[in-house]
Amino acid sequence: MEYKFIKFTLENSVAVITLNRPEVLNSFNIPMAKEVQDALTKCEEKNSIRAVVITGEGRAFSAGQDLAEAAPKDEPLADPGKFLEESYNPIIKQIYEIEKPVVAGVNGVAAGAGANIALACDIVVASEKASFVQAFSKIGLIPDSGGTYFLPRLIGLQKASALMMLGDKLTAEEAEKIGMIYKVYKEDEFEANLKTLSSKLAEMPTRGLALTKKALHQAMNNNFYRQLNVEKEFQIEAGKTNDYKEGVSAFLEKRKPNFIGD
Ligand code: T3D
Repeated sequence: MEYKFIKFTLENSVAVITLNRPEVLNSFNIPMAKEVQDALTKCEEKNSIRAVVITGEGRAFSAGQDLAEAAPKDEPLADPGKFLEESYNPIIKQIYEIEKPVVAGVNGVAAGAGANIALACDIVVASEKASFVQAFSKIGLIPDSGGTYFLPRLIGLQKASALMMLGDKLTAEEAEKIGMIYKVYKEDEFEANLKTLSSKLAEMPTRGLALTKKALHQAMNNNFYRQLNVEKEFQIEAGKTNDYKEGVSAFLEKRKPNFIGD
């Protein structure tokens, strides 16, 4: 598939998906969503890709649904369910299921589905210029794109309810303070830090990270006893990887490990 609304680059085992409709703050139309889905499929399929970054071009990460597409001139409003089915739910599921770490590099404002795509990622870092808005209530919709699943788990029900009902804009610094995101970087250090973080992830034991991701997902719904079994099961799997052998050997030989990702 040729990309018109995203940029897709691969460097040192890190794939970077850049949302690229800056004139409308990288809001999603269906063609852009399809391109993101295609790029995520490539990330899943290619063994050489060991970490994925999602970021935005220009001053925004993404303003969510393109409201001009949702409300075409002289036509009735589009059915919101269509956008969830065609655009957002497949993307959120791909981010959740892909067996590689996915980093949201939130370079600017992230609103509506844009905010919740970021929150679905495994690690969210942001520029100090970034902000997060659960914009849905302001247009009479409910939060979607996994937001009602992830946000209360990240920051608790009380804060999630308030942010989702009021639609207040949260600065990146505030988001970091309440545990909604991992880290805020100074604007002039954002790109370099994002690159360092994603390259580091791409050099780590990829299979182990995938199992870590899956175990954490299961922990969201398991009780304590079931989760101990999940840890045992996944640890047995991690213990069979070449990267486990390499990690232990490197430690004992006092050298830097060279992980191959399986
Ligand atoms: O049916 C369905 O919709 C179902 C799907 C739902 C998923 C959703 O994501 S619903 C939520 C949709 N998003 C929003 O409601 C956010 C709308 N945008 C804003 O609230 C603000 O733009 C921001 C808070 C994100 C940023 O504000 P600001 O002041 O920095 O920028 P701005 O001036 O509002 O926007 C700049 C331009 O981008 C502007 O165009 P112009 O005037 O320069 O030609 C604006 O119209 C455009 N833009 C911003 N957001 C969208 C958009 N165009 C289309 N769709 C947008 N979502």
